[in-house]
Amino acid sequence: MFDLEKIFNQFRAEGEFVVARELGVGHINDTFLVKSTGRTDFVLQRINHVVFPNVPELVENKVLISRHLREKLAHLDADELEKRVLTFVRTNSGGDYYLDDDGNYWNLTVYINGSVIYARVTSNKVAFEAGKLFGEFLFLTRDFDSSKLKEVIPDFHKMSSRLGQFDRALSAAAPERIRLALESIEFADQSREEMLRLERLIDQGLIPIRATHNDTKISNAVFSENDQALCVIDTDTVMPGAIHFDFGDAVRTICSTADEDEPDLAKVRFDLGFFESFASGFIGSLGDGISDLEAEYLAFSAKMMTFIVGLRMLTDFLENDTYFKTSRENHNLDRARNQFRLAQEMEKNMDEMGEIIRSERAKTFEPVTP
Ligand code: GN1
Ligand code: MG
Repeated sequence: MFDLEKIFNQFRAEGEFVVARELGVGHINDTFLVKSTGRTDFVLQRINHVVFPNVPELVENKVLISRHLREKLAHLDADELEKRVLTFVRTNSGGDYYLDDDGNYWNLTVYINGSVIYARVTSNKVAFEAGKLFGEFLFLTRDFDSSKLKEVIPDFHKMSSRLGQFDRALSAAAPERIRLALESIEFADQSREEMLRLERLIDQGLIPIRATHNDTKISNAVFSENDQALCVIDTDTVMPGAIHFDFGDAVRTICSTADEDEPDLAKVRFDLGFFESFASGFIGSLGDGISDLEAEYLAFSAKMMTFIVGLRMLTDFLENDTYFKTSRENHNLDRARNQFRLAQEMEKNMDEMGEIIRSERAKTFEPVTP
């Protein structure tokens, strides 16, 4: 459908195009692995300009964040740095993206050789490493002026705005879809008030706004072959946000025993052991760069982010599936039901989760014995 070789040739990449294959990741963009005759392979991505109306701003955000991370990690040697931060390849005319004749936007990054991506966590080590990586991302960007980032999707994780979209979708939805989704619609309705708690604190200025990734699912963490976390990818949604968006969204995928679209809800459980490992890595790498109030809402954020993603999937189902890519009938409804079940499973573990956060935080304040 796309002439990937021609598109690849618009970039100043080292080596010649050999072959491209689609990487079936993500619900929004189209992503291809390009094999080249050069030292590395590449990831060529078509950025969905319907979901992201201002692609140039999105690319600017991504490049800014990569540059910042690169400066922070400047002590590493070049090979290591290439594994730890996304490297964007410039176009022949010196830009960061290529706009083709059909109005598609493309960008090219260096593929991290030998890298591994997980769809689901399989060991405590992977959970811990993911926590370390996402925590480190926030630690390294803590001094980045988040007002420099464009809001490429305004109010992306703003609960009141997502609830408003859901309400509008519900009032315009086909009766058959409402009937199928009734149970999820009821869950969304009864959760409303509770889910707005963090937003209220943000609005009161009690929770700091930082540069956050906003899409910290496990498949956006790149690992080495021996399970060391290397690099955070898919920085499309880097925007100003609260730490909870990243912590919560990561827990959503890392601590679930099932894929996010698993239709058999009996398989959807919350893995407290993985939570402990993840929280330990995350809190350890953030150190004291997190306030007491922020810490207090970390456990809640897991439930909140799971809920908000489920709510968006439910909204998309009610709007006849126009946002997330789907590959089967009722796919978005399956996803929403799955996420809402996971949020309920988290609720059962809330006290233990809070306890784990407190004890992991206490460790970061322990005096170092000589
Ligand atoms: C989308 O396409 P992908 O996998 O990067 C979505 C996220 C959701 C996620 C659920 C821009 O991410 O917000 O959490 O699906 N991205 C956008 O899997 O909406
Ligand atoms: Mg994404």
